[in-house]
Amino acid sequence: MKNTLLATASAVVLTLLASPAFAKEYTIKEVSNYDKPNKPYYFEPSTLTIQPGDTVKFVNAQDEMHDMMVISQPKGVDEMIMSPMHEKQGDTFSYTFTVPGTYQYHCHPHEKLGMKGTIIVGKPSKPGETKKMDHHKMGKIHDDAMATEAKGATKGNGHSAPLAATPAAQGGIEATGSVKSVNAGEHTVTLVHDPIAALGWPKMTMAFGVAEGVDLSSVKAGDAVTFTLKAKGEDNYVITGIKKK
Ligand SMILES: [Cu+2]
Repeated sequence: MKNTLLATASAVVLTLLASPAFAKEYTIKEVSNYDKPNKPYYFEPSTLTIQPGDTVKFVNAQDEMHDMMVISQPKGVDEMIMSPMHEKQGDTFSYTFTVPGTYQYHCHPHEKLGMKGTIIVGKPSKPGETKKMDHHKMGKIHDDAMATEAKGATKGNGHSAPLAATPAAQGGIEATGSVKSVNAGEHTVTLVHDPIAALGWPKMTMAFGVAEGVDLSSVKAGDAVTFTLKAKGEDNYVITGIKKK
């Protein structure tokens, strides 16, 4: 009798272990850490092994701009796996991985700064079992998303860059773009800036503060411009010069 009960209990436990009810949730932090000037942006942990059915939650660890985009995944997975842009501390994105194999991802704004990670589901993919995802398409989706978010923003921005790692920021970074709007009262300008290699930024629409003394009356919405960005504080840039092309 006792043995039968035990056997039944064991069977129940085994069934539960194999069911999604026992799927785990893992957390990966999107970190900005300026105490590490050589590599201020990273995912923590950057390598994670989980089992099919487990969920990974990406959490923005501070008020900074990060996201997660899978750039290589098992061939059997057709969808694009990407988070919305995270700008605030606590912004999260969760994804349940069901197809075994190796997933590589990065943070789009910090791609060139080496912010990337790997998730292994079950066991790693063998060579030839993964495919690269169309990164430009994904970047475009994000640019559009950010353009929407940038609307109405008048102060500062969520852009972040490693000041210590970009000495150019001290002297000013030259960039190009076009003006979306000028807010003379706030002394800000919203630009669609072209990719800025020095900062690892993709093309984005954003609002920038403009330094005192810069004449904003010379530019208006629709103008193609060249402008100079200078680092201000830890995670912000101001425009120190702007003129029509
Ligand atoms: Cu990032």
